[in-house]
Amino acid sequence: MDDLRQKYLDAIAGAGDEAALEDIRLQAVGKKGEVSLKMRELGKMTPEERQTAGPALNALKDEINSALAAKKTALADAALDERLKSEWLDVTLPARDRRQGTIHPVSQVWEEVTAIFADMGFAVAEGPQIETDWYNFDALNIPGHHPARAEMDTFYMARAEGDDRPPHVLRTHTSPVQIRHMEANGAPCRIIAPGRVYRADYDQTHTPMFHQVEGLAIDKDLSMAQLKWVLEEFFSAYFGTSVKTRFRASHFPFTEPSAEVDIQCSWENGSVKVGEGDDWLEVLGSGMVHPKVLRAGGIDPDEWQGFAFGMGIDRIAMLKYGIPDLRAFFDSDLRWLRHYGFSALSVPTLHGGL
Ligand code: 2U9
Repeated sequence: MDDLRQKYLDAIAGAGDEAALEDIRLQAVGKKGEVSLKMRELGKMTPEERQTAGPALNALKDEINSALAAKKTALADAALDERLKSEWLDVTLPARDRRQGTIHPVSQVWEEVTAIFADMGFAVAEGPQIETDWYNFDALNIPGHHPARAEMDTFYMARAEGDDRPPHVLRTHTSPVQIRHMEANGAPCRIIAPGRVYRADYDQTHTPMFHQVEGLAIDKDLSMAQLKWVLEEFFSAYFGTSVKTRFRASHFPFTEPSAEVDIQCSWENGSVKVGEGDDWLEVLGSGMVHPKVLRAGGIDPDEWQGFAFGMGIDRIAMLKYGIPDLRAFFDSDLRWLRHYGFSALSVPTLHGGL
């Protein structure tokens, strides 16, 4: 019995892996193992012999089983230690660099403009990009025969065959948003309408889709004086420097009187600087809302007046950020986007200096 114990305890101590340990288990305490066979011989013994051999064999079996279990745990621990030596992870390392997308200059400027006008109490209004000709033209005092209809290079939607109603159009300006806003909310109002607009035109300074922001303020006694203040306030906040404006008499069907607005600038070897010098750059159209347009929006022109203005978002983005070519705005060229785009974290705010 002592030889048996020594033999198996030595074998267990020397086992190199779990498979070897299993072999030893089968040899010792498996069904046909040496200890099990010895236990079967108990039947042939005298009751006296059995009384000492029985418990001794049981004790031996228990001892071998617990030595097997202890060795199994030790082998598993050793295997884990070995794995941990090779499969480790340094959780203190910085994360791998991943290319981030950028905010398009149009989106950035859209947000900047919105923040500045919001600070002056203007809400944002939105509307459909596909319009009826009434909202896009008639309500804005541009009747069917008016040359402005032809000048606007309108995209017309197709009607079903046999449907003779005037076709819908892709809006040529965001002004219809403001007609809809007047209809729905009445006066007074202070809104801006930023959005996509469409004109069938394509050259170095025109793309068939571009972005506009228009503004509309209606109240009891508004005049061109408040219009001028609002625009100078806007341009100064937008360019981060005090900007003078120059109003030149003009004509638009939807405003009377109308003015084209220039901002003060200087030219230095081919590039423009806003807010200094004695040159002027045209950036905006504006005026007092035409009485017919107020009436089209359901507002009584004998009781209310309003001023309105419109400018190109793409154009003022080019001016502020020195972007030379308008067409590149819509090419989706990743190198251009990485160069002129903005970090998603640089959200424009007035207190952050835009
Ligand atoms: C309503 C009444 C009046 C908006 C106006 C302009 C003058 C203007 C152009 C500037 C450059 C369009 O992007 S551009 O090509 N816009 O000159 N826009 S007044 O007048 C309105 C708008 C809505 C109800």
